[in-house]
Amino acid sequence: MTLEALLFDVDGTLAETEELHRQAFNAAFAGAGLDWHWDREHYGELLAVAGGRERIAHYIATSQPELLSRPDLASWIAALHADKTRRFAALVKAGALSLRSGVARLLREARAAGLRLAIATTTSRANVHALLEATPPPRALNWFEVIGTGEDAAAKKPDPEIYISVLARLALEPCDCLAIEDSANGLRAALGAGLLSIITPSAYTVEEDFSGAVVVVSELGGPGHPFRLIRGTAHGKVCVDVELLRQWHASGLGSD
Ligand code: XBP
Ligand code: MG
Repeated sequence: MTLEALLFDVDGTLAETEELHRQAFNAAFAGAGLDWHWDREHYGELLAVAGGRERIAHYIATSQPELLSRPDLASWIAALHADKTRRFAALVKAGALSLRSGVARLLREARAAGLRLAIATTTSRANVHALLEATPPPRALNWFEVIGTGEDAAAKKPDPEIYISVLARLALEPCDCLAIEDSANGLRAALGAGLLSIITPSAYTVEEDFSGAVVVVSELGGPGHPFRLIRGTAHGKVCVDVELLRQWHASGLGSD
């Protein structure tokens, strides 16, 4: 089996976005006149629910149950989340984020090696565009042949739906690809779609259970920025490059 494509998660994988998401949620709550505030600890727990709209709905069900009787609850949540998305995109456009160590390098190298690139995320399409338009490399948005977002799947990760739909749009089998993820929810989604996964844990996910991943490394890394190997084999390498991805792909398929 040849490695044909890399399927990237966004939040936590391409960039450390969750603190900015948290800031945008809190700003949207304040903008709507709500006295809700999600601190880091509470947000860490809420991240178990993927998808911002789903996260707000879960918070209401567990912490603001008096709102459950609102007849317009779903549209009210949708409007609140749309405002959060606008605020997040504005912060990203203002330069609040950069890509994680090694991401831009690996994207360039993968393209040069002829690998196909795709995105499979639960976040909104607007957020993916904002991130990739605000961070180098320039025009990297166009490098992704398929961009599957929260709008493209009814069930968010850990459900495999988004990965299954991205694979269908690429017309590839799971064994032709590798998923690159940062969270246990993302890993479960990828595994559910039959994909092998490489994990680079992010600030909010370092303690999560990544059994089932081919390898866990602290970051993709690069010259002068070696990764820390957390689980698996590094084949003598200190950063993730296409050759190492091919080795991990072969070993994950049991064919090395
Ligand atoms: C991470 C998420 C997202 C963000 C918020 O998804 O769970 O919901 O926290 O984004 P992934 P939205 O790692 O799969 O990209 O508010 O746009 O849903
Ligand atoms: Mg993620």
